[in-house]
Amino acid sequence: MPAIVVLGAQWGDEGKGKATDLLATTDTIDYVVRTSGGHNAGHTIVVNGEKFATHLLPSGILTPGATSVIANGVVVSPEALFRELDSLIERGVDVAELKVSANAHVIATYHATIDKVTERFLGKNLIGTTGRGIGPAYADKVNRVGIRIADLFDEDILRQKVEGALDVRNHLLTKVYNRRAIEVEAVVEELLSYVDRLRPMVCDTSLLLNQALDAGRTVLFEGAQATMLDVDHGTYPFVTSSSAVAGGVCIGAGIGPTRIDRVIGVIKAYTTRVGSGPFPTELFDEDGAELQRIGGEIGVSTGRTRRCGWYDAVIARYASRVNGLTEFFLTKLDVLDSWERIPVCVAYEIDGQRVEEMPMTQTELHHAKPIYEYFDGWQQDISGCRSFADLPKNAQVYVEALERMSGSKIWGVGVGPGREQTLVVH
Ligand code: 2SA
Ligand code: GDP
Ligand code: MG
Repeated sequence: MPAIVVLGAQWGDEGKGKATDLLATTDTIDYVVRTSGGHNAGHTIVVNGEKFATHLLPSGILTPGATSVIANGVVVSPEALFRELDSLIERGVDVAELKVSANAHVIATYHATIDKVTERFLGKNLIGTTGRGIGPAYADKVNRVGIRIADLFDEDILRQKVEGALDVRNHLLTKVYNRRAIEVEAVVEELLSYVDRLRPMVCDTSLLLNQALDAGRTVLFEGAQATMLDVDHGTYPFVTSSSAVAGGVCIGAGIGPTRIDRVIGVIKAYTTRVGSGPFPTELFDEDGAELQRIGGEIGVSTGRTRRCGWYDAVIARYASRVNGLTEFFLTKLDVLDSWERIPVCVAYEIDGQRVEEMPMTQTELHHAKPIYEYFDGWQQDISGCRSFADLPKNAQVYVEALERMSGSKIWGVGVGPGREQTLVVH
């Protein structure tokens, strides 16, 4: 299986890091690639009880022998990159095999400043971004005033590009947001300070990955954020600013769609969301608080509490469809251990009508009320189960029901955060 995509099927934090790590430890994975987003991501991997979090780096950085790649579709804060690398080096992780695309766009400090100022300006309509400068960096990219990694290696070009980028930004900052202008020279100086350390990592990652696939190597594309946060297919405008769906992998890595063999959607046995925006199965009661507490639902990058709700099969079917999933990896089944009865949203009621598929408009999604089917809980600890047959009968029924209603088969199930706390269904 040379090209595998692992992506989020809900609103993020499904356990993509664990799924990537698991694949990388069971199969020989030669490359692990990030293709979208930036250091807004937070992936947690627990190895022998020791917890690691990656943000900008692919989780595969923890896999000995695999080359980690930050491809062209990622927005790279060199400051965040080096901070993350240094913290892994301190913990004894070998980070030598890291490649960064010359075409990836750069996040400078001013992008984060603009992110925060814009959110403040939106008031109660804020997106709830991570404040990392992701949106402003992608906005510069599509406005054709972005700075790419390759631009850092020519000081004259860099200065021209920074001047071009700040022309519009400073106008907005001073005239609309009533802030001080950002100085061109300060930005140039900041970016030049990263050049020496960055240079050996930079290459044409599209060429590298295509050659690797031609040679029969196995490449794992690791999604960041998730389907419902995708700029086109998510709950716009409450989304991130990149393509988090499977199609985004091709754009973000410079590989063709015919290359991809397997698309795995990671999905939790319930649902969470950080930031603003519609969430039909969100719970505001004791059950929501319990899911949050038992699931440890706290943002890995910002420490924000995640909103929690029941499993939503409408979203699962939608994720199956827009990503062309070949399978799901269902995580955090163990979090549901203590419930006597577990609701699953099978359809929505929208303005008096039963709706089976994701509604066409955001207004309809805002009006959607979940229609639940109820499953008997198993009320026992499943964290030690290692095969589907080990699971209590009611847990098997729950997994099989989710599989029937979600549009793709369930390949594996997570029963705890550890690498080994996984069972394969198919
Ligand atoms: P941004 O910063 O522009 O990408 O924010 C836009 C929306 O995307 C959401 N978003 C996320 N949602 C879940 N997890 C993310 N990563 C971190 C994690 C988040 C954290 O793994 O926990 O630590 O808070 C992530 N990154 C972006 C964000 O909440 C906005 O709704
Ligand atoms: P990602 O952004 O999709 O990589 O996910 P995060 O790392 O942000 O959040 C997922 C959290 O769930 C992490 O704390 C993981 O350690 C944890 N996790 C992953 N799989 C399981 C599982 O099957 N059971 C439990 N209890 N925790 C899990
Ligand atoms: Mg996360």
